[in-house]
Amino acid sequence: MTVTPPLLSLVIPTYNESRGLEQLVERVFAVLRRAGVDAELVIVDDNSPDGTGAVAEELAGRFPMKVVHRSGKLGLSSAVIDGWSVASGKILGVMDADLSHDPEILPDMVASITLGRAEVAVGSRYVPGGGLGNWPWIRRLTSMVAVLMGRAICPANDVTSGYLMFRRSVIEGVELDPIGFKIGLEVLVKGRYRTFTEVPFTFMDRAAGKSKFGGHEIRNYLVQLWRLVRYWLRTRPKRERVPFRRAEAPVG
Ligand SMILES: Nc1nc2c(ncn2[C@@H]2O[C@H](COP(=O)(O)OP(=O)(O)OP(=O)(O)O)[C@@H](O)[C@H]2O)c(=O)[nH]1
Ligand SMILES: [Mg+2]
Repeated sequence: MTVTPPLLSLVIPTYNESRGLEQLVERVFAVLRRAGVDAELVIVDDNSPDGTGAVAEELAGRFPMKVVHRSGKLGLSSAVIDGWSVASGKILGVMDADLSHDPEILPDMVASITLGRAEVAVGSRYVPGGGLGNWPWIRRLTSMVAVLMGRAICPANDVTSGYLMFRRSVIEGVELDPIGFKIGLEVLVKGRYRTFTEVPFTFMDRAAGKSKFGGHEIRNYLVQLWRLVRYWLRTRPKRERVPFRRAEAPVG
């Protein structure tokens, strides 16, 4: 029996996300089915103490999903890379599990790629129509500084977005460094593509819990950035921004 690969494989890394995972999965599939997009989700769970892995397994009985269980908290970027390595879709993507990334823009991201407008679609907080919701000023400031630094080597407005998708060929044969938690920037700088577009969305803070952002993440980001700057100086990849247009018809 041959199995046709799905159009989209969306990787969702999880660590202690048992409370909101079912809602997220149901919403993602509702949005994608409405748009006619054939998709699989790949949950990569790091043995979450709250039992997220078991919740994911239960959901995998109802939806087209793969669940990767890792032995412990090995980091966000490496989780996403592991997820992409088992994904079978023609388009690969990543999204957070805490509903901070609005699933409603998924069809527009997919359409940007399937209609041949761009090879990479970035969910963007820093383009007209996008935003930061109810972020406190200190988080806005640190995000802005991180984004401005990243723009030196990448022409996207939201270089630190963790919400993006791209043709599989973009990362084929590319060595992605799992340092830090900005896997999107890694793809945007090292990926094999020329055209990208940014799809606006408003980032919603997780309903419960507080941000884990701190000194460790800042240090890792700076190391990641330094390595990417050196890579960029060697390769100087050509990138072209394509204006975003909303999809008018089913996109699958
Ligand atoms: N598998 C795995 N997933 C992780 C790890 N760290 C974070 N995640 C997941 O990666 C996504 C983003 O992490 P968040 O904790 O939401 O990061 P954030 O948005 O910067 O911080 P918050 O303000 O806490 O939301 C979520 O789906 C997390 O569950 C990890 O070490 N392993
Ligand atoms: Mg979050």
